Parts: sequence; structure tokens; C-alpha cells
Amino acid sequence: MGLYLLDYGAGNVQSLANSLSKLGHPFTWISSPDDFHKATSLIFPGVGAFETAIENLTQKGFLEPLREYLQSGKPYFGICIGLQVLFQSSTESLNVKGLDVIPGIIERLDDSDKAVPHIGWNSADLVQTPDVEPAYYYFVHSYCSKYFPKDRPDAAGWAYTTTQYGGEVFVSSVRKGNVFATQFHPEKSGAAGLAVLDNWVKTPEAERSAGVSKPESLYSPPVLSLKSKDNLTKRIIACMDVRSDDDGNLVVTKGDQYDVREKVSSDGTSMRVETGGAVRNLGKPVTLAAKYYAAGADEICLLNITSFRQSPLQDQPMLAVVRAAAECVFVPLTIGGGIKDTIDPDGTKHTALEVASEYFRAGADKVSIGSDAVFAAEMLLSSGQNRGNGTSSIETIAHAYGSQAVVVSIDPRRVFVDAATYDGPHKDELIHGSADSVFEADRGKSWWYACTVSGGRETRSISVCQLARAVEVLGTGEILVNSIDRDGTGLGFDSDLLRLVKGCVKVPVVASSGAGKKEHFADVFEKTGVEAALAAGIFHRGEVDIVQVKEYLEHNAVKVRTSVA
Ligand code: 1PR
Repeated sequence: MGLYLLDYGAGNVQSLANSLSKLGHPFTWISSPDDFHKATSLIFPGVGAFETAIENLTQKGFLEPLREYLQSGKPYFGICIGLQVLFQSSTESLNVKGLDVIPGIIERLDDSDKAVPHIGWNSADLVQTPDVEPAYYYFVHSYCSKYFPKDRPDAAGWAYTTTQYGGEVFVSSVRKGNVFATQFHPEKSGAAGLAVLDNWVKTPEAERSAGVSKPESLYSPPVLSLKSKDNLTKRIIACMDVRSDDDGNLVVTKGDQYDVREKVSSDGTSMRVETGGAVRNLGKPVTLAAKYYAAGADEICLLNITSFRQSPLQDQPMLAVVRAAAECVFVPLTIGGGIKDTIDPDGTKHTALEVASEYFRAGADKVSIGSDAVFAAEMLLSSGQNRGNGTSSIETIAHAYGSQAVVVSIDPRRVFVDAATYDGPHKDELIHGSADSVFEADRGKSWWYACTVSGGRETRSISVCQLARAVEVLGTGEILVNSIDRDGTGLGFDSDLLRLVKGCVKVPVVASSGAGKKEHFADVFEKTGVEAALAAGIFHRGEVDIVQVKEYLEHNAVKVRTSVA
């Protein structure tokens, strides 16, 4: 079979390639307009902006051959942008025309009642089988085809599944003749997503063309109703802080308040002198990533925590780790550390976009930006403007790969002040420690949260709220909120901090630092409304596993993805 993949030049297509390889389906990349004639099956994956996708297809001379391919009746599978380009146009860029295979307009999700982008695992409802447990798939998008069956009776002819997010129902997959396309990412949706891909590739081409349906497969004819309900689940993310140990091996380590070295006593007494210990080694990054994927982690995060010392492009072992992890992890993979403009020792310059692109090519789905996001936010604030100048790492990467591919990771630290006399710039953000604070040192105190850079080594004067608002303006798709005060303490997430950030932005917020028991996860979702919770130490040390966390959450009426098989 001539299975071809269309890479329009942005977006992480490596994930799809890895998924097809895992399933044992050989494929060829479309590399010239002629390849469209050779293809007998075509998959078009993609993330990013509608305009960028159409522009890139045009520049590569692919747009017309793609149109002809679609008209030829040969089977087509579009993913995310590969679905959206099938429509007439998108409100994302009204002057850009889509392929017009499907009538209708792609529109932005309404953010008045929910975080946008819609990121996470949600159900795609094949409503003709209402008694069947819905399967969960990974979505990451801000635009969609909204589903209004009364206004659009023709939608029954092509809308195949619907999904509800907040108060809105949108079309999460379409099927029209030879065309099948999903708004979700099957290549990032674990076993359920791999099954969708596998079914499609294995179904004989004649059946996938011309709309012949196979009732027991994913291609059953749609019977739509508005029985959808918002099934977006809270995500549980396993995070690995990666660095070289003293012998130069890359290991997963874990700090206490960002100190990753074992504490040693200088004289063998109980006095702890916090120097000289070895880097804590909690395992191998790829082995742990595979283990967490199998246990049902909704996402995996790898942070290169000493990348500020070296250009990531020269850090071949880390790139090799990302490549190997991407081959065995079929949920989203975020890579952080050193995403910034860099200069190699020989003077070669690399932009942050080049660094990120290298990680995307290695198989990352998102990059996480720490220190550089702080500098970009500071520049935006000092410019007095309410939009960036397009040059920051956040903007350049979001422009090329879409904002959903950019996570800003904040490393805040508490700065204590005397509330009675404090008249500084952050007085509206002061938190007053309650008498029963889990941190004894906080009780009766007041503080604001300062951002830090270089893994907490330098504290800046910009506050966590200033940063969160600025990076949202610059185009981040998500904000990961660590806490230096809580990291590795096991005392629970910092709800004050998370509520503060959640109240500042519309993009999804990920809670991090401090998880010590399964109850902490239920607590953070209930108290702060964050979309996801990340933990490291308890998973690495095997104190609680992901299955137990999810069972506990489900028991406490928090929606989670439990079926991973
Ligand atoms: O600044 O863009 O190069 O990114 C550096 C990245 O590395 C940042 O995301 C920063 O948070 C991270 N980082 C730097 N130094 C450390 C360190 O620990 N010495 N790790 C570090 C940050 C925080 C989380 C941790 C959670 C959960 N670690 O990654 O996984 O706190 O831990 P827990 O569940 O055990 O409490 P740049």
C-alpha cells in the first residue's frame, strides 16, 4: 500500500511517524508534488495556525495536488489542522481560503466559561452506541467546527463524532466519502488513539474510499444527537528532572526545594551540611517515561535542569533521550530546559526557534520555557505595550508551531514582607498566611511570589501574576506553575499560588511541586480549578502510583482518564 504522510513544515509530525512504526505500518513522506499521484493513502497531521498551514502548502506547491488527491476519491486522514483545512475558512484568518471539502467555518472556542486552548483528554461521542463507555482522546486546539444541528442539518452528512467542552459542542471527527479527519490527536491518545490509526490503515483502501462503511469499525455511519457532555478530564503529568550525574550519565534526579544533591554530614553526626553529596539518581529517563506511560500518565514531561550551562543543540545525550522516549510514549511529551537563543562555544548562534525545532524533530510535542519567558515578560512590561514585537522565544515558537506547543514553566519563590508597611508594586497580590498553614514558617506572615531564573538561582522583581499575564499575551498555550518553597516537600501543592495564577489567565494552568499523597491531587483540583497536576518525587520513589492517584480522584468525583488499555 502506498501510505504517504504529508508534512507541511510545522507541527510535530514525528509523533505520528513513531506511532505508525510502532504499529508496523510502513510509510513514505510526501517530498514533492508528484508524490500525491503515487500515494494510495494519505495522512495529513498537523498543529499550528490555519493560515500558516495553507501558506506552507501553497509555498511547497502542495495545495493543488492535495485538492486533486481529495477529489480523486483516494483515502485521506486529516489530524487537527488536517481536519480544519478541509473547511471553507477559519475565523483565525478570514482572508485565507480552506479546501472547501466540507461546508462550514472553523471558529474560536469561547473562553468566557473555560480555559482556551482546549487541552487534554476528552471523549469523542459516537452517539449511536450510548451504552458504551466513551473512549478518551487527546485534544489540543483553540479553533473548531461548532456543532449546531438545528442550523446545520447537512452536518449529519459529514460530522462523525461530537465532543463537548464547557457549554460548547463541536465536531471532533468528520467522515465524508474518502475523507476521514479528527480534531483530536490519535498519535498522542495512547492505546485508544493507536487503535484508530491502526483500524484506518488496515481497512482495505476500497472501503475507505467512497464512503463504504464498516459498521463495527470507527467508520460506522454517524447518528448524531446532542447527548454529549463535557468529559474533559483532569490530567496527571509525570515529570522527570534530568541532568548528568557526577560520572556524566544522564539520570532522573529530584531536588528538595531545587537542591538535587544528597545531604551529607561533614563529621558523621546528625548535623547536615548541605554540600558535597552526589546528584540523586532516581532512575533512567527513558525507562521511567515508558513506565509512567504504561501506568496511565496523561502526559510526560522531561526537564533538562542544567541546560542553562550548555547549548541544548550540543547536548546530544539529551536529544537521544527525547528520541528514545518519543518512540515508546504515545501521550504528549513536553521537553524543557534551555529553550532560548544560544551561542555555541565556537560562536555559532542558534535561535530559540531552532532549539525548539530540534526537540520537536526528536519527538517532543511541546517545549517548556523557563528563564527566557521571564526575560520576555520583563521586556514586554518595560515596553509599556500590550503586545510583543514578535521576536521572543514564546512568539516565534508559537507562530511556527502553534501556541499549544508552548508551555511556560514558572519557578516562583515566596518573598516575605511586612504587610503593615509594604507599599511595593505587588501589594495587590499579597497573600496572608493563615494560622493553620501547612508551612509553620508562613503562619501569620505575608508574601508575594517572585519569579526566578536559572532553576531558582536568581530571583527577579517580576511577580508571578505579571509574568502569567505577559506570557499569555505573548502567546503561550499553557502555564506550568512550580513552587520552589514546596518542591520535594510532600506538603501538598501551593493552593494560594495556584489560585492566584489561575485567576490571572485564560490558558490552562498546570499545578506542580509538593505532591506527597493522593489526597493532594483531589485537593488541588477542588481548591484551585487547575486543569492538570504534575508530580515527580512520589512517583519516582514509588510512594504512590498513577493508578492509585486516578482511582482516588475518580472515587472523589474528579473526572480522569482511567482506561489506558
Ligand atoms: O530556565 O528554560 O532553562 O528551564 C529550566 C527548567 O528546569 C525549568 O522548568 C525549571 O523548573 C527546571 N529546573 C531547573 N532547576 C531545577 C532543580 O530542581 N534544581 N527543576 C529544576 C524544577 C521542579 C519540577 C518538579 C516539581 C515536582 N523542578 O520540575 O518536578 O517541583 O516535584 P515534586 O512532585 O517532587 O514536589 P530554563
